[in-house]
Amino acid sequence: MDNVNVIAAPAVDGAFVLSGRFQRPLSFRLEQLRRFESVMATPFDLRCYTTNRFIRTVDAYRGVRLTTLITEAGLPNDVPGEFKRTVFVAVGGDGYIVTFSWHELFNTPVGENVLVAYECGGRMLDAQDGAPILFSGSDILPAPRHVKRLARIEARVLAPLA
Ligand SMILES: Nc1nc2c(c(=O)[nH]1)N[C@H]1C(S)=C(S)[C@@H](COP(=O)(O)O)O[C@H]1N2
Ligand SMILES: [Mo]
Repeated sequence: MDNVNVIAAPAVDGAFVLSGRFQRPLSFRLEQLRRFESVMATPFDLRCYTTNRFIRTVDAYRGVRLTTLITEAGLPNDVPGEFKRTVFVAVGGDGYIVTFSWHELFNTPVGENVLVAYECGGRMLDAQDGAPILFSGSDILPAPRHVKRLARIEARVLAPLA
């Protein structure tokens, strides 16, 4: 729990978990995402932040908003307002991690376009495509927060700093 850099346990292939400071830890297989409200993304150019390298154009994803899944798992409410100090760490099967803050997801337009995608161009994504794929459609350079083989979303509450 004290170490963010945990490589997610290899759950069932293609499954990912919401763990950490949620009310109800959850586990999903890709096809189970279909029961939630879905969102269509706009096609975009995948471009690396570090090198600015153009990787490829990505066709329209369909998926579920990360906020929908977080709400399903339930935000922490032990301490009044602590949900606003929560950060969500998305972990790939290889240990690659990216961060999201509660404010960013729930209190800025960025959150409306953070999806766990299960379809691309009308076709179901599979393990070969790197599914499940978490991506943030409003990012200026989308490759870093385009996480292939998403394994885990870990909720962590930051302590107040004196
Ligand atoms: N699981 C995982 N996803 C990842 C990364 C990674 O190392 N692991 N690297 C990111 C970065 S920095 C880039 S540039 C792209 C590279 O995309 P590609 O491997 O499809 O070319 O993947 C992104 N998603
Ligand atoms: Mo990158």
